[in-house]
Amino acid sequence: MKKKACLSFFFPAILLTSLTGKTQEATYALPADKKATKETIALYHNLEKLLNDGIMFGHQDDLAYGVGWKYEPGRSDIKDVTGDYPAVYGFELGRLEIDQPVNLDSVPFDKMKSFIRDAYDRGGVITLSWHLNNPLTGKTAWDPAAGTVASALPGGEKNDLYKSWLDKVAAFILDLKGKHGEYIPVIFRPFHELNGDWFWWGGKNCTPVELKQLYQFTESYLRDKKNVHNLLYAYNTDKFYSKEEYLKRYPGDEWVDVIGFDIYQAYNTASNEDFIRYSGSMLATLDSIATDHKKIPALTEFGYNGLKDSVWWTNTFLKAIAPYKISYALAWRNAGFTNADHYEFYAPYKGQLSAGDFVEFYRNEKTLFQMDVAAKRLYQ
Ligand code: BMA
Repeated sequence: MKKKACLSFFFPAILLTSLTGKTQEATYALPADKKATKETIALYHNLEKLLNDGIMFGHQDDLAYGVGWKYEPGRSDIKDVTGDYPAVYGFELGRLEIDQPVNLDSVPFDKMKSFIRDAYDRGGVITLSWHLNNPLTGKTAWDPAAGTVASALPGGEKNDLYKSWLDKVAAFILDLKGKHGEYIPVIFRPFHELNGDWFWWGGKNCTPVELKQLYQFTESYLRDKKNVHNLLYAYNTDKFYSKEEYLKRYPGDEWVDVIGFDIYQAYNTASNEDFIRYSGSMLATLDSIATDHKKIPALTEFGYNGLKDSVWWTNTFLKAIAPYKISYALAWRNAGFTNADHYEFYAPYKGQLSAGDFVEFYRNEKTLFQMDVAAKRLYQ
């Protein structure tokens, strides 16, 4: 248990409230799904309350593999480095729609379900992304063929196919159950980076109206047709420059619970200073939108591939995020090395250059990991 996590045990809640000057009570009403399960509603309210306490650290595929290992029960690069697991676990559904037993990053869906159950049992938060194939061309999510979104909407030639894909997503999500048979709440993050041009649902590849319709259709199909009631819905852009740009494709407050964006130091910014400046201006805008729209702000993906700066965590990343209210920040996956020049990892592993600094980041009052959030009982 980290020192910071003990504070709330020793101070009565009322004193904690007066010390911080902030109410710890949730004020937001119900999530987008008015029939959400009680655990899902509890998560939603607790995510809001937790905004006053700190930023949860998340990691994609954390329990599945890390740099130099795969599928070792209980292992996690974050745990190897800090002794604790992340607070948020990201997993990815791409290729579930085409009946593959493994996702596009080779994670078997049956193993993924058990990782999700493990994470939930520990009190962690689950988020799912979906790099779904292009329903019009049958190619990948990165095939930006014109007319794809229109084809997936009701009346479109691929709407039946798209619905059959949603049936598979619904079946997967409804198979996620805790020890008492309760559905495991999940933050679902479809159509991410939706202002970029690289995915078939993004940027100039469809109109803002079409994207809004796709988002709304997807949510109402899962919720109202498939009776999936354990989802919170995330709306997620890439880099953006203004409130107007951020909200251009926003489907509406009644459809969204979490708002976020993705940022990578290597792709979007040239240096540490730029990263702090750009993410700062986006996080300030996001916080202001979150307050106006009563949504949960999150850094839905981030990373600096290869982590070649030994103090990146405290000297850059923490400086970038600490001034803002952010529910969680999800580091992308530790896929590892193909060879010395080809690698993909966004969190440190044991012995990695930034591992020592990551421990400092872990110890910082502002960051929340598994033990911190387990103590908060997010599903009650
Ligand atoms: C990208 C990369 C790819 C991966 C994809 C989907 O950012 O990590 O290697 O296949 O996400 O997870």
